[in-house]
Amino acid sequence: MQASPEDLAKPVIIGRSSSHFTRIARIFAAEMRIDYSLRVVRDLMSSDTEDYGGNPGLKIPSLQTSRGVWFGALNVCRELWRLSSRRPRVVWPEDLDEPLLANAQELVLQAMATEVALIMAKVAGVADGSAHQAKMRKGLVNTMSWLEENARSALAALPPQRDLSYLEVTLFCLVTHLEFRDVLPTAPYSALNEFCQHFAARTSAVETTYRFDK
Ligand SMILES: N[C@@H](CCC(=O)N[C@@H](CS)C(=O)NCC(=O)O)C(=O)O
Repeated sequence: MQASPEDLAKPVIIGRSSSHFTRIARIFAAEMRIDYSLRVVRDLMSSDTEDYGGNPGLKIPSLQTSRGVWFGALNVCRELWRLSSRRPRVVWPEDLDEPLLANAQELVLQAMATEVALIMAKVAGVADGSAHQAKMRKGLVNTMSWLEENARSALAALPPQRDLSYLEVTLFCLVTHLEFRDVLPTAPYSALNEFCQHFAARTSAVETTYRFDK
């Protein structure tokens, strides 16, 4: 991807303000106190890799830095952490070395991917009634029930000396996005809502509220 001199002055997140994977990256940037600019991908149906920062998978987010372009939320968050002079204590997915926590992380990321598939199908005008769509919805509902049942104990099992964890950021971005994009009503998930209410007080969450870019 061709970088303008202005782009290289500070990191550029390539994404959308309405995207949950982008919000993960933006929350990390805020927590790491990294100044960045957001390059909005206007058309998610575009098949031009340049629109996605060069990502051949045609996905957002990407992060452009003086070292190159990083594809995907986790890569982006790690690089933001490396760029940070604060280097807060972050619990990463590979630190989750017991089933409850590791499965919670897997299910959150899978639910986010399922949500993307459901939303993109809608955007593309695919009819809602296919067996695969029904299976994706069932898997998503099952996953949300599992997360509701297990969130309190999983969050309590995170290392207490942390500043942030990828699990909490992704869980927050998932639950708030389900409601924002009208994918599933989240009111029944009291444990998840309690967690989100608490997390929403962070400046990084306030600054990255979902909205559709103009
Ligand atoms: N593995 C990627 C997944 C990113 C992803 O699915 N992003 C969505 C937006 S939230 C996207 O690019 N959707 C466009 C599409 O699926 O065509 C990550 O972790 O960042």
